[in-house]
Amino acid sequence: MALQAAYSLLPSTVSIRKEGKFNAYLKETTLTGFSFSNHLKADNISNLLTIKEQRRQSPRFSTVIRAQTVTATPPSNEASPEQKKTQRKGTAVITGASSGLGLATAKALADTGKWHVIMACRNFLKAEKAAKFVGMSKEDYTVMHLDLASLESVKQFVDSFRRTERPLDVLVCNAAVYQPTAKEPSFTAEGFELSVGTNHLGHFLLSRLLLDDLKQSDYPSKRMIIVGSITGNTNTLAGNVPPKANLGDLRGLASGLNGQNSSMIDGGEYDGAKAYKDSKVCNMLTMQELHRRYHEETGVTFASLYPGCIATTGLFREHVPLFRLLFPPFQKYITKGYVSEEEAGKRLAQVVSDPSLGKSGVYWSWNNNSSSFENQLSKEASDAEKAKKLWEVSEKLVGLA
Ligand code: LMG
Ligand code: NDP
Ligand code: PMR
Repeated sequence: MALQAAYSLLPSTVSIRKEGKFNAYLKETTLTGFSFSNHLKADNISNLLTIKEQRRQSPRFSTVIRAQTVTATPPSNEASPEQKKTQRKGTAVITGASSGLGLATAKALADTGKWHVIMACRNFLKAEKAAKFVGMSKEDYTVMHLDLASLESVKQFVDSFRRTERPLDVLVCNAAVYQPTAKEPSFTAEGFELSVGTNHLGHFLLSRLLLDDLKQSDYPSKRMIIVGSITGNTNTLAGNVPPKANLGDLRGLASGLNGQNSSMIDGGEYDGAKAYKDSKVCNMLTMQELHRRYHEETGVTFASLYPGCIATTGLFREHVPLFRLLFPPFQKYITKGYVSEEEAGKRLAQVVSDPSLGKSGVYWSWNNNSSSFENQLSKEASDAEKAKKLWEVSEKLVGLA
């Protein structure tokens, strides 16, 4: 009832009009009736309505990636202007580049003409179509199969990538699943609870295996980025919306996360929304542990970020329809945390390639003027002891120890 009342407060003129090629892509996939996945359901809703977007300072899909860092952070390993002139095209692997943030980032990087993007996706056809639809040129991307919900697939991806003989300059761990309405857990191929299995364990193995490839790259600024989120950080309002992230003493993870003892990291009852938030804490802890273990030795920059609330993406495909309807206007007009997919893509593209965001061990965020700054993680998401324990337990689960 409260929600109905809140909804009735919505101005009747609220209309949704998403602009640009992304929207055209979403419309096309809807109109053709070709259902790639449930993901489009969430987007269909936003196509029915049109949010009158404030005009952004830059046109959609502008090729310019700007960074206005609040904290000046001189990068340690950038190329000199002389070197840059002759710098080859970089190769960036982006997981989950078939929609949302991953697709927008791939597009932003491709548009610079300085990057070749490996779109590492579970649905090859969907990714191919998405890339074409947003106008990426064939020579700027390669779609390769990767299902993070299978450790075997992760290993196969690494093999296939190596066979391309491309160098690896940047790895972006972006893909994720969110199951807020699931009553029962579902599991990955190896039997781990799906959200943590995909978002954390799949990426954990991928990043460990590809670290060697990153090390071998001669690119002036090699980076590994793991997408985090505000909702995993309990030092924020958003992170205090129940259920809150909490890894506890990792007893559930240590016992296999397979539903026999527990399918939650802390050993508690299954809660899909909490599992997602826990997985984001794992992502942020992993980034810092990688930084502590490997930054000095390898020169690789490790970073995480919260790109803003991209309330229209497929991430919310499994949420109740009322939520998908109200969430974008709520974020846009009430919390003001909303960002478009395009803007979020430009932010992540900055973390990939902007010289001023070359500092390692940082969790980046952006203020309302789209200026980047080094943000503070919550107590748990910056707990070095927990990060070490998470590392050790995860190594065992993915077969690295
Ligand atoms: C939970 O349900 C599950 O229970 C949990 O298990 C887990 O899965 C979790 O994070 C995942 O989801 C989700 C949700 C169900 O429940 C809640 O979020 C509980 C809080 C809902 C309380 C909403 C009250 C609204 C208070 C906000 C104040 C706004 C009032 C407007 C006044 C404007 C004055 C200027 O809920 C749903 O399924 C739908 C809920 C959608 C949540 C998004 C927030 C809705 C806010 C509605 C306002 C919309 C206004 C649009 C803009 C108006 C512009 C004037
Ligand atoms: P989307 O659902 O649009 O994108 C998620 C991507 O992950 C899709 O390409 C999806 O593939 C892919 N994916 C899911 N499961 C697998 C798997 N098993 N193997 C390979 N790929 C997989 O969501 P977003 O763009 O919103 O999410 C991107 C990242 O941004 C996530 O890490 C999320 O946690 C983070 N984030 C999102 C926020 C938001 O407000 N939306 C806020 C903060 C962080 P497919 O297309 O086949 O479904
Ligand atoms: Mg949240 C400043 C306030 C803020 C921000 C930036 C977010 C981001 N959210 C905020 C506030 C609130 N949210 C408040 C006050 C509520 C209660 C009405 C609220 C509710 C809410 C729900 C039910 N919010 C959500 C959900 C989800 O299901 C989303 C989620 O938790 O996914 C894990 C979500 C989100 N809010 C955000 C962001 C970025 C999300 C989603 C994505 C993510 O963390 O990746």
